Amino acid sequence: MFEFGSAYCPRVSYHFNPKVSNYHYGVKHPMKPFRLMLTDHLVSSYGLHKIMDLYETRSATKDELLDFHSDDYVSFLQKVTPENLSKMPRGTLEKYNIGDDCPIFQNLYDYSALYAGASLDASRKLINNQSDIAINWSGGLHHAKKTNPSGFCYVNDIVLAILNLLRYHPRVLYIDIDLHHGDGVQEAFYTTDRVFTISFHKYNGEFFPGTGNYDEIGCAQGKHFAMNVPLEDGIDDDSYINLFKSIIDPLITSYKPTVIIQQCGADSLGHDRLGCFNLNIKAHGECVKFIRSFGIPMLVVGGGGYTPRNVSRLWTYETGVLNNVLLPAELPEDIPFRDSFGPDHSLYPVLDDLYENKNSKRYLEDLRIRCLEHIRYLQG
Ligand code: ZLS
Ligand code: CA
Ligand code: ZN
Repeated sequence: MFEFGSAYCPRVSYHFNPKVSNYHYGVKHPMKPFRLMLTDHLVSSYGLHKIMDLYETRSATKDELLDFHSDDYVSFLQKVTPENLSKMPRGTLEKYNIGDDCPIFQNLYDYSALYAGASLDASRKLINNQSDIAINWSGGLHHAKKTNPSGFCYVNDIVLAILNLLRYHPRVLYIDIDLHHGDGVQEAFYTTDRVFTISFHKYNGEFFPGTGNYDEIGCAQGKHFAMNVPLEDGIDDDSYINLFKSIIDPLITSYKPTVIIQQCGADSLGHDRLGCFNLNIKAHGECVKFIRSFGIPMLVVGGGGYTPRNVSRLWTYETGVLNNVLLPAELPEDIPFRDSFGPDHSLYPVLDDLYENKNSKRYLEDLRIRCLEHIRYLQG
């Protein structure tokens, strides 16, 4: 295996339970937990499981879910099934935002508790100093709210993990590179200065979830501790990487987080079924490599990503990046589902040729300046 040039040698832990891949949102639904199995196969086919500490994760307990979610909502998730949904009291579907985006499917509670348990396990390894970088690709479900699901997310594993980290860490930095705004995490920590949230996302006021303009900056004690980077369609590799680095570098220097959570939603890649950006796998991974280079403990989670073959390519590449290993382009001969990766059978397909870049140089420069002015508030 070829190593990137870096003297930093962190202990990397990988948190996964294969059961999480077996849940189904529905045939037409774009969220496919199966992509997690595809990722796990690719990670082990490249031999990465041999250089990490592997943990089969357990489910979060009800009490753990209640650290963020309301009793009423968690009890509903525990009770509801596709069969008894129509017998629930009138208004239940509306109250809990149940519908096409967040359907009730078989064993929904077990699925939610499983991906949340994995992020909690990962956070515990960081807290106990048994790991420097902990990975949970099944997590990253950043839209879930205290009392309802939203945008394919039922429980918010990120909020739960951050609440756990806050027991020991004075300052947590949350970085979200999913195509969508990380609204659930932002909202949960909007009034505190102990968590800084930043999200890069497509924004036009209408695109889901409709929030995340640059004027959302936090309030009360949390004023200036939330940042939003609203982007137009078609952003390309160089523009994204330059913007990302020029904001994140001074942010980390000023805020001095003691731990970082990075949400690596793969729907910001080009050619994503729900996406509208033009990023290639190496550009997305460059953002992960950059965060790693600060040598601060990291919890890395997944998120969106609706073209399963590219989700698994991306998260495998990023597992390599986090282990300081550059993976060869040619996919291993013996991978399961090899046909899904044709015709190129490469880890790095060309994904940047679909959308026109609607982010002008001027727009991006104004955005960068606005963000840097925001960061100046942190310096007091
Ligand atoms: O960040 O845009 C919406 C809301 C609607 C339009 C879609 N209809 C179904 C509901 C009302 C305004 N929802 C988004 C949610 C995106 C969640 C992203 C999650 C994350 O990546 C983190 C995991 C949305 N975009 C696309 C769809 N929903 C969507 C597309 C196709 C389908 C199939 C199943 C269901 C109905 C037909 C559906 C939703
Ligand atoms: Ca985002
Ligand atoms: Zn998304």
